[in-house]
Amino acid sequence: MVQITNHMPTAELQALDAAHHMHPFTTQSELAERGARVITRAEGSFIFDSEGNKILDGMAGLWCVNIGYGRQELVDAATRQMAELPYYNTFFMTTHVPAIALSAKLAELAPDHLNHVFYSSSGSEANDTNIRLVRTYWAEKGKPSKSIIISRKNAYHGSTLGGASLGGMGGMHAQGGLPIPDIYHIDQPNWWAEGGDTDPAEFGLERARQLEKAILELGEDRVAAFIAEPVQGAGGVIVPPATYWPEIQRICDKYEILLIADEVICGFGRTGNWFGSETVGWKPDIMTIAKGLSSGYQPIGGSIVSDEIAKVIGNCEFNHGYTYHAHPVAAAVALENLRILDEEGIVTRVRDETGPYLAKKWAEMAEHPMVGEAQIVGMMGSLALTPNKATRAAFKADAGTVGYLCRERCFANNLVMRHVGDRMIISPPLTMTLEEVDLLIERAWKSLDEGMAEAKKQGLWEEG
Ligand code: PXG
Repeated sequence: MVQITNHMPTAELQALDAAHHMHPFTTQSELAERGARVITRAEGSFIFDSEGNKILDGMAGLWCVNIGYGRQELVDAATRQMAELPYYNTFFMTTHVPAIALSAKLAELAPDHLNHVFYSSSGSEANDTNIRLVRTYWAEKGKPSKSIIISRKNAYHGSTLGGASLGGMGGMHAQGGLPIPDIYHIDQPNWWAEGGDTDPAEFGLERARQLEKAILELGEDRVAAFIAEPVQGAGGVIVPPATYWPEIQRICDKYEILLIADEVICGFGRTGNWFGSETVGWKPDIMTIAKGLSSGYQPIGGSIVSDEIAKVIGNCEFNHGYTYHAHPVAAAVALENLRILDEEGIVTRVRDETGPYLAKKWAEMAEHPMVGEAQIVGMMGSLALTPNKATRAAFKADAGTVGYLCRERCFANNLVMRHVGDRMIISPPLTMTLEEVDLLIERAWKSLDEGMAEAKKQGLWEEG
C-alpha cells in the first residue's frame, strides 16, 4: 500500500482527498475542481499548510481549540491513558477513573445546581441526549404531554437528526425530512438584519417575548424546554440587545419549562467566564458541552444536568447511551485541558485582558467603510458587511457573495476568518497573545479592503 504522508505533493494529496473523502457542508464537485487546502501541523495560534504557509487561526479550528495547538501535556495525558486503559465502558454498573475525575471537575466548574454529567462524543449527540432527557423527565413526572422543545431560527445545535431539528437552519431542514416532530422555532434576536426601524432595546424585548407567546399558544402543558446558545455562534455571532437575555430568563422562570443552554461554543472560557450562561445571566437546567471541553484534542461532549433532573431521571432506567460515553482517553485529555485552562488563568485572562483588548480593536473595525456593526463577547466576534451603514442595507447579490469574497481574501492573507452570509466571524484560541490580536486585526482589515475592491470590481457594491 502507498504510504500517504505530509511530504507528498499537494496536488496528489488533493486528488486522493477529492476521490475518497466526502467533506462536511461542502459541494464535493466544486472541491474536486479547486482542491482542498491541506493542513499539516499547528502550533500555538497558527496552522501550517502543505505549501508551507503559516496561517493565523482566527477560528480556533472550528471554535474549539481554546488552549491553542501543540500542548504536550495533552499528548502525555492521552499516551498515559492509552497505555493504562485505552477503552472501557460505563454501562452495566462499571466505571473508570477518568469518568469519575472529569465528572467531579465539571460539577465543580459548573453553576452550583448542575452536578451530573451524561457524556457523548460530540455536541450533536449531546443535544440528541437532551431531547430524550427532557421528554423522559416530564414523562417520569407524570406529564408526558410536555414534549415540545422551543428553539430559534438560525440557531445551530448540531447535525444529527435531533441536533439539526433543534437548530433553525433552513438549508439543513430542507434535506432529509427535518425537523422531527414537536420542535418549534421562534425568531432570532438579530437586530441588524431583522430589526427594521425598531429601537434595539424594544426589539430585544419583542423577540424574547415570542418565547412567552409560543408557550401560551402551544400550551404550557405541551412545552418541555427551551434551548438556546447564550450567543449564537454558527448563525453569525449574533449578540442580542441587552434587554433580551433577562427577559428570556424571566419567562423561563415564570412557566414550568426547562432551559437548555447550548454551551458547545460558549463554554470553557469563550465569553470570558467558564460558561456563556454566566455571561448572559441565565440559570440553565441543562448545559450542552463539547468543543472547548477538550480544546478539540479529543472528540468528547456531554450534558451537565441539574440535581432535580438527575434525581427524577434516576428513578427510571434511562435507555440511552453511546459506546464512547466518557471515553477514558477523551476524558483524560479533557481533564488535563480543564486543568490548564484553570491553573494558567486562561479564562480570567480572556475576561480581564485579551477579551477587552480584542474588543477595543474589534470596535475599531466598525470604522472600515464596509463594516456596519462590530459585535463581540469575550473572544467571539462578528462584523456585519454592508454597502450602506446608515440603512443597514444588504448587497445587491445573493447573501454571502461578498462575505465569501472577503473570506477568500483572508485565506490569501494567511488568516482564517469565516463568513456566515455577509457577516465575518472570529473565534480565536483563548491563548492568543496581544501581538497576535494585532496581527489578526491587521490582516482582517487588509482582507476587507481587498474584498471591498473585488466587490466593486464585480459590480456588487450596490444596495439590494
Ligand atoms: N451546538 C452548538 C452551539 C454548536 O456550535 C454543535 C452543537 C454540534 O456539535 P458537534 O460537536 O456535533 O459538531 C455545535 C457545532 C460552523 C460550524 O460552520 C459550527 C459547528 C459545527 C460545525 C460547523 O460554524 N458547531
